[in-house]
Amino acid sequence: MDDRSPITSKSDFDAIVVGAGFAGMFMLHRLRQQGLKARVFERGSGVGGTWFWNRYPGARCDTESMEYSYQFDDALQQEWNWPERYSAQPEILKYANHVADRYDLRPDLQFNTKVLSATFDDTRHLWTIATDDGKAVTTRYFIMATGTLSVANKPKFAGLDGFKGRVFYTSDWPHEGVDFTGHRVALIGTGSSGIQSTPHIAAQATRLTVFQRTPNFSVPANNRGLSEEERNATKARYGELRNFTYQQPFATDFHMNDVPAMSVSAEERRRVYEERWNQHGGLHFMAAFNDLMFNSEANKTVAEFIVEKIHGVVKDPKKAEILAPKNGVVGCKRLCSDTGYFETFNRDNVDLVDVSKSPIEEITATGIRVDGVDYPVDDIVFATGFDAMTGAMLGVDIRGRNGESLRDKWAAGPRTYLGLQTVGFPNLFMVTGPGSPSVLSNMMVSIDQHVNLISDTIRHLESAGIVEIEPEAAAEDAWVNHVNEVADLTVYPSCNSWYLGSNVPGKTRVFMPYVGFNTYVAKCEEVVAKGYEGFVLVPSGKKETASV
Ligand code: NA7
Repeated sequence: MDDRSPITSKSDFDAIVVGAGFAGMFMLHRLRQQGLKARVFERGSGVGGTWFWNRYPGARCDTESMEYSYQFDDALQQEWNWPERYSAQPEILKYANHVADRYDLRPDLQFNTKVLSATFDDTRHLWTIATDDGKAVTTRYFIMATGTLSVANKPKFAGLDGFKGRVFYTSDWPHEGVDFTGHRVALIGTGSSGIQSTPHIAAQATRLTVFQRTPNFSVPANNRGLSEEERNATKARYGELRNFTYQQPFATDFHMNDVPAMSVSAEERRRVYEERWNQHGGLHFMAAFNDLMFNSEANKTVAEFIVEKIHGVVKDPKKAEILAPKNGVVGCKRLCSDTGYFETFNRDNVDLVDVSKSPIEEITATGIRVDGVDYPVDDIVFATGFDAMTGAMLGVDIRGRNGESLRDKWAAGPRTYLGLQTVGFPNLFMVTGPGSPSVLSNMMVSIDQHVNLISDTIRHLESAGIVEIEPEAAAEDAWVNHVNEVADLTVYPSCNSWYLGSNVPGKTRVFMPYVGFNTYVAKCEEVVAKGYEGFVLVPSGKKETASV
C-alpha cells in the first residue's frame, strides 16, 4: 500500500505502463514527478524498445539524432553528444540506457515480464494487469507505451520449419551479433530493414541473394559524423528548434521548400531534386516541394527522378529494371533512407530475385524455391516488417467496460479519439496510438507531446477527484472519420503499406496514423482548453459529460 495519492489505497499502483522504450521511460519519469506510484512492465531484458530489438547490421534512425532525442530536460540535451547525423542503433540504445540511469528509472522498471491481459473493473474503477510470471496487480491508470513497430510480421512460408540452416529476423536480432563469413545468405524483404542491412551482409557473406516482392524507393541518407561545432550550434538554439518542430506537420525540421513542384519548370524541379539528393538526402528529400505528398502529378516527377538515379547507379540493366519501382508513389510506403543500397547490387556476390509475380514457393531444407528454381543458402534473414501500430495493443487481451474485448472492438480497424483513448476502456491511455501522428512524425516529439498530455490529464483527474475518463462515442466516431478524410487528401492511401495494415495478411485495411502533427497539437490544446471536450469525466459516485 502507498499513501502518496488520496485514492491509491484502493490499488497496488497508481499507474502501470507497458513498455520501456522511449515512451515508457518518459511516462514513468513524469508519473514519478507527480508523486504517483508507477511500474513499467517490459518483455525485453533492457530499455530501448524498438532499438533494443532491432540490432541488425546497419540499423540506423531515419530522423536526425539532434532531433530524435528527448527535449524534457535541457541539461540532458546539452550534455549528450550524438556522434553522427543519423545515429546507428548501438548509439541510440546507449542513449536509452543513459536516460534510464540518469533519472534512476530502473527501480520501477520490471524487465522480462510480458503483460498477458488487462481487465477493467467497473465498480472499483481499477484495471487488473496479469503478467506471464503468474502475478496480477491492480492500477488506476493503465498506459500502453508499446510502440508502433514492436510486433514482427512473420509470413508463413511453406517448409520453413524444415530448413536446416540459420534463420534470423531483423526485428529480433541476436544480441551477440551474427557472423555471415563464408555463408550464402538469403534476405527476404526490401523495406527499410532490408535496405539498411543489405550492404552490411553483402560485405561479409560469400553470396547474398535478395528476394524482392515490391521495389522500393530509397534515397541516400547522406549520413556523416557531426563535428563539435555543429553539435554546439544546434545546442545553442535547441529551444528555438524544438519550438519550431512542434509547429511542423512532421514534427521535424525538413527545411521544407514551400513551393509546389508543378509551379516550377521541369529544369528547376530537376535542379532542386539534385540538390536535395546530394545535400539533404533521406526523408528531407520529400521536402523538395510542398505538394509531393498531396499531388500525384507532382509525386510522379519525383518518382521519375529516383528511378533514373537507380538506373544510373545499378550497372546490370536487368537488376536495375527489377529494383526500379514502376508506377510507384514515392513516400506512400515510408521512404527509405540508405547508405550504399543500390550500389551493393554492383557487387559480384549479390543476386536479386523478383518474387512479385512468382512468390516464394517454399523453403526447402537447403534453400529457397521460386518458380521451380532452387536457391541454395545457409542462412535466411527475414526483414518482413511489423504488425504496425495495433500489433502490440492487441497482443494483450484487454477487456474494458462490461468485459468488452479490444480485439473485438478493433476487428475492423482501430477506433480512438486522438489516438489517446478508446470508448469503453476508461483510464486506458495509449502513447502515440493509432489516430495520432506517431509514425508520420518525429516519434520523439510525438512521444514528448503525448506523455505530457497524458500526465497533465492525470494531474487534472487527481486534483478534480475524477475516477474515470474515456471518450464520448460521438467524438471518437468523428475523429476516426477525420483521420481518414485527412489521409484521403494525400497520396498515402494509394498503395499497400504498413500505415494501412495491408502488409499483414488478413489485417483490415484502414489508415492508422494522423497526417499533420501541428494540426493535431492545436486540436489537443483546444480539447484541453475546453475542459476535455469530447471526453466523459466521471467524478466519484457520478457520471457526467465534460462538454459537447
Ligand atoms: P517493411 O517496410 O514493412 O518491409 C517489409 C518487406 O518485407 C517489404 O519489402 C515486403 O514486401 C516484404 N515482405 C513481407 N512479406 C513478404 C512475403 N511473404 N514475401 C516476400 N516479401 C515479403 O518493414 P521494415 O522492417 O523494413 O521497415 C519498417 C519500418 O521500420 C520502416 O518503414 C521504418 O520506419 C523503420 P511488400 O512491400 O509488402 O511487397
